[in-house]
Amino acid sequence: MKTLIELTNRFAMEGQVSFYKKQELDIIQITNKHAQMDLSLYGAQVLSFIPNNEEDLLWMSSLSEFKQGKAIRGGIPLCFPWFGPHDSDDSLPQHGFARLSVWNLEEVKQLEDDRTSVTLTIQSSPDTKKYWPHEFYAELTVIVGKELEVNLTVNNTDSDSFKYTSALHTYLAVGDINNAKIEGLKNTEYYWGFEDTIQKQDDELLSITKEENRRYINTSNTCFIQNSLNNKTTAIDKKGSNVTVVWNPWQETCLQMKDVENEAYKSFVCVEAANYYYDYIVLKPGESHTTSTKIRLK
Ligand code: TA6
Repeated sequence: MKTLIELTNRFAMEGQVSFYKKQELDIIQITNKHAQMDLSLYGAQVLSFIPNNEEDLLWMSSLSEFKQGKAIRGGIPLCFPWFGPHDSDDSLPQHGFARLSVWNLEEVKQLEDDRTSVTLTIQSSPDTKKYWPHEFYAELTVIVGKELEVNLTVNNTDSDSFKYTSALHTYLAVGDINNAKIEGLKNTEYYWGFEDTIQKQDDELLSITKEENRRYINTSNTCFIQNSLNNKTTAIDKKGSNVTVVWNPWQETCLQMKDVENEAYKSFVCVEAANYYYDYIVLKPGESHTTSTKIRLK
């Protein structure tokens, strides 16, 4: 693991690429003509994305801890190599180990049109094998422009096939959850939490008025959060994922969560590009899969 000084010496560019510590974690900050983006090397987790003259499109808990061993509450946590609880061993961490691992900063690159790309990697090691026995190499590429693009690519470097589930667990900021409406999931089937009965959304728009944990299947649609911030609409595109999770803990669950304020549920909703249920990914040796999401103002 490189120190902040080593990272600065290697990657910093005045006014464009800088590093700072947030509590115990190393953060890279990208600033370009389009936006500002902060990303934690721990978890390869985007923390904020602020297009020029706009508010942060992502939500971060004011009570989140920024230290190893804890998941950061907000931004875009990476769930890999499993989404949710482990399917056979409760002692393993919820949502896998990717968000609990320090990733390696591989490259910071200026792209055409003044966009900036940041690539972080992680690969199998004795540490990851305590959780998951496979050889793999994963890459997270984040492109900062007017839109924020996040691509998680997993490569199978093992001599056997493996299977994984995953999610880009994006926390979107909303001014007031009571006014926000999600478009893009009409006529889409979903499971609620861990229930095994399928339901279908008939409505054009989803309003969040209680705890929601909907796992929509067979959908690659773009979702729009109408009236997310200041009457604006945030769009969430995705690729390489056929499950979309919409999660808001609502009041009662928030009261039980130590790392969020009691009223936090009013200011975010998660819309997640997931690979789950029948959409789990199987990779043969040498194969790879990319799950992507793009966050933008409509
Ligand atoms: O994506 C929804 C979900 O799986 C919920 O069930 C809820 O537990 C949430 O993720 C947050 O999980 P976390 O482990 O970050 O508290």
